[in-house]
Amino acid sequence: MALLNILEFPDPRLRTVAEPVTVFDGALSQLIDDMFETMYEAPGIGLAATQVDVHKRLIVIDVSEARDEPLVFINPQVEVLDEALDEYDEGCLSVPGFYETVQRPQHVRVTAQDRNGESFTMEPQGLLAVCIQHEIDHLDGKLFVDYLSSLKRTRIRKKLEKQHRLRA
Ligand code: QAP
Ligand code: CO
Repeated sequence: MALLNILEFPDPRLRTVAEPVTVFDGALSQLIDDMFETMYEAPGIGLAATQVDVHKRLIVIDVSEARDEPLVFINPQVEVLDEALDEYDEGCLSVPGFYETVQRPQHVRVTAQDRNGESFTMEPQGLLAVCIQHEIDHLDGKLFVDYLSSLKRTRIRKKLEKQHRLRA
């Protein structure tokens, strides 16, 4: 197992659109395990491959309190079941230290493949529904800060750029 480096906003690599996963092999399984280790260590509730600079359509999530319900979604697709929007305070391991309210549909159907390539469907609500949409956005090169005003987004970008300069 290995901890992976997480890209931070405004790194342009976070804007890459990920490619579908076509090969379900040991290397993919190893990547999934490393992504879980990285997410749990952070700690976070969701991580997309894009965030660790792997541009494949793969996300890992665990929204459970006990941190014992790992979920893998490969080539995920979302269908909105209820158009009503609800608000959640979202954060992101690629935007450390910032949380902002975002509106999204709260009831979706997700179809994806597991690490063996088997298809499955689920109909999550609430935090899990929000988290899946947040992570799929990463696979399309999108970040939660894109839903904020340009003023807020610019403020967050400048603060993170300053931190990155101090760290370098
Ligand atoms: C996405 O985000 C999410 O700022 C997953 O300093 C989050 O795991 C979807 C984290 C909330 C819906 C609601 C953020 C850790 C973790 C930070 C995360 C930080 C340390 C974020
Ligand atoms: Co994120």
